[in-house]
Amino acid sequence: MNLTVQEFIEEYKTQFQTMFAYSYEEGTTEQHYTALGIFIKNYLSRHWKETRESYIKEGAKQVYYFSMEFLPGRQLRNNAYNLGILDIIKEGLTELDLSFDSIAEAEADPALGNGGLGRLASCFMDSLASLSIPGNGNGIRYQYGLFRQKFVDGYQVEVPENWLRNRNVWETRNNKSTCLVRFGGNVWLEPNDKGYYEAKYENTLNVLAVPYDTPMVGYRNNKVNNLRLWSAEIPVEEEANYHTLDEIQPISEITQVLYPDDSNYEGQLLRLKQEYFMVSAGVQSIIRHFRKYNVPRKNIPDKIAIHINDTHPALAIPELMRILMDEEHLTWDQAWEITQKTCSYTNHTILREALEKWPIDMMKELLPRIYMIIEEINRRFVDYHLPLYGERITWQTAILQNGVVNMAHLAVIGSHSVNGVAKLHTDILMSDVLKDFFEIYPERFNNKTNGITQRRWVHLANPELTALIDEKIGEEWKRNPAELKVFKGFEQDEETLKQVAEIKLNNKKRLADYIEEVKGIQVNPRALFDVQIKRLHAYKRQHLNALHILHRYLEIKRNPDKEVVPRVFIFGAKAAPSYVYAKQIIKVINSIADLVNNDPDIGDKLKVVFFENYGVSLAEKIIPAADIGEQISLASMEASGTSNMKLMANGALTMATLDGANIEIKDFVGEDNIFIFGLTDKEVYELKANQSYQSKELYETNEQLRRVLDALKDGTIPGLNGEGSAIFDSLVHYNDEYFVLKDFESYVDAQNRADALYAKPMEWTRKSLLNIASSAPFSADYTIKRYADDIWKVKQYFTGDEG
Ligand code: DL6
Repeated sequence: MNLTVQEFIEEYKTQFQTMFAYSYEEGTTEQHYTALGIFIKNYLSRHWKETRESYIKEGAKQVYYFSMEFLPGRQLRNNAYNLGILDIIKEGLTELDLSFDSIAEAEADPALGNGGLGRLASCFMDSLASLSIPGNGNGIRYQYGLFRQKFVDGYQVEVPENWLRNRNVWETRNNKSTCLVRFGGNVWLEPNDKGYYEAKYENTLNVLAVPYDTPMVGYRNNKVNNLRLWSAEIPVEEEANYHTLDEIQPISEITQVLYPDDSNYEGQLLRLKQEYFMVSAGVQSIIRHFRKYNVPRKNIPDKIAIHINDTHPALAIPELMRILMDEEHLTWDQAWEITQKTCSYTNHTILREALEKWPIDMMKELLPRIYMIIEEINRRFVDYHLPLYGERITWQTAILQNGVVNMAHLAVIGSHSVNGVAKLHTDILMSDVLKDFFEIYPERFNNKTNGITQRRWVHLANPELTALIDEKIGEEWKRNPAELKVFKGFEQDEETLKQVAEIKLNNKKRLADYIEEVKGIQVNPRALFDVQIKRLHAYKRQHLNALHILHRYLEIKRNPDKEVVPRVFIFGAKAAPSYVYAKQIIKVINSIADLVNNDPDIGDKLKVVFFENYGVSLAEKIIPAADIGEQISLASMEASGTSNMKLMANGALTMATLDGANIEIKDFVGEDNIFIFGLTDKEVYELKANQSYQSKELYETNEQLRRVLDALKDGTIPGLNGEGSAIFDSLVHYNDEYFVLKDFESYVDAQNRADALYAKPMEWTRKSLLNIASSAPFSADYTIKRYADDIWKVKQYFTGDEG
């Protein structure tokens, strides 16, 4: 299908008129977005159908990536680009006197996730399709995504995010593939005359799961995979039983809102309902699909891989057992073998509070049949392992412990593979968090360092840089990111360095304009742009960044004539609504911004910008303009990080602790091209073990640090209502859980080294180029290839029409 500009123009005009009964000249930007989206969806629909059919025809093994979160970002530009028609569309629209960029901005950015975990899932969807791997996403179509963040007097305020207000052009409601999901009631097993037990249910809440399918477009390969998001509805035959909104509520609430918290749990029952709803619908539809293959059920693991993205979808394990036993009539042993061979699990955190545990009573009441199965999995696990491993290990690894169901344990026991998301993180899983499991099942553990899709994060977010790389090394790197290393050959080429620097400056100018537009703050694009963008969490240590800014501010005030390298500190971060401390940090940073930005003594030397409502679309604007990416979590705490990879790929130098994937970034880019500071994971473990850390001593003995800390509570910062004191207390009086004060001095040192380097622009740009050229190993394409080969055993599936 080779679309020409003229064909596009004619088809688009007709399309617009058919949809709105107006001519295109009269359309609003929103209408144009809708018409263009539908145009592109129609364009790709043949590939979508053919991809699905070809997988079935060839009996291809398929992977199903189960995730409670996806953060796909806007799809218009991405889809047109991957289809290879972006330039044609842009040209056609320009001829029609329309702007593609403005139209693309009209798309809602679906915030169906909290942060890194959801965005990773979407990068993976992009890579699966682009590598021609049969891979499907399975999640929830939340009516309201993660809250929209606003700042009122510097405080975070949460507003509902109604991303479906206007039509979602990408999704297709698929009434043919609905499933019934049952909650609560009574369940019992009854022998029947065919020789097996049947599960009998009464008084259940029956919920219809309706799939909405969204195309996941591969990069120029005519492949379109599927992301299936489920929505909860009343079963048609039961509609007459529901009379009031209150009666409908238990059903409609299931897919109403993304649980807004990734660390503290409230509304637990609803969240558990969501989890089971998603996995039950997903597993039912997979097994239904499997029947099309006409092969014996023992071959399920040859045709299906179910991936459990964090523990949230771990109920896929007992749900698959339920279907295999209750509906397919396999024995326990047969079902268990198939389940273990089919399922695999990724752990994304070592934060104990984020490792899910559900009260047994709640599970029993909400999911009685599933609980029976979990109980039996646990019983068999304990019976088998007790004589082999003894009491301690067996009880510490059991699924049922002290009145709760430990979901990580269920996920490990029911899977054939368990992976962490960066080398250090996997090591910590094996040596600490899941160490007893590592003793029992060493062969299950493996590392899969995260990755990002260069297509969205470089090709599209940074078109000038992309064009420069194309010009210097050809376009092969776009299909084969390893080729990027050829760009290293230009590190001494002055002309290339000047071009890299100019592109960065242009990106910074665009961001500076945007900052002025949305924040009313004027920043100097030639200042060093220092960026920290990620969820707000104490372990990520945005407050360490804030202390450093305060330190700079106080230094400038003390030495107004001293020359400084001007900096713009840029933040983007949402705090979980119930996470008080994180919200206090937001307020403090916003107040520091007020102080600094309005002090005439400071001028361009220092500016602080905290964007509201950080998400994928904002990240696309910020990342290409960053000089420094802040990755300053306490060593051992950040599983991997992925903004570190996006920033590096766009030429930012990383300010990093030796944590998560920062370590691998350092290894690839070389330690001269990254700013490393702070405690190592081993030092952190030691300090924790010997309890020798006394943060108060640092406060008392380090004058520089004391000045900065005092500023949190002595009235230096305007507009605070105790938030500065709360942070002060946590750091000084409550012994600084995340070792902020301990790392402060080496952080300031590293920042000074950054200043010194920035004062030598060519040298800075050389390192920036080396970061760009060393970023290929963090392509999600490679990560996905490793999952496909090592864990899922799925093949790339070429049909000869890849283009
Ligand atoms: O693996 C994706 C991403 C990592 O890059 C981050 O380091 C990690 O914090 C994040 N984990 C979560 C865990 N949430 N829960 N529960 O979001 O995963």
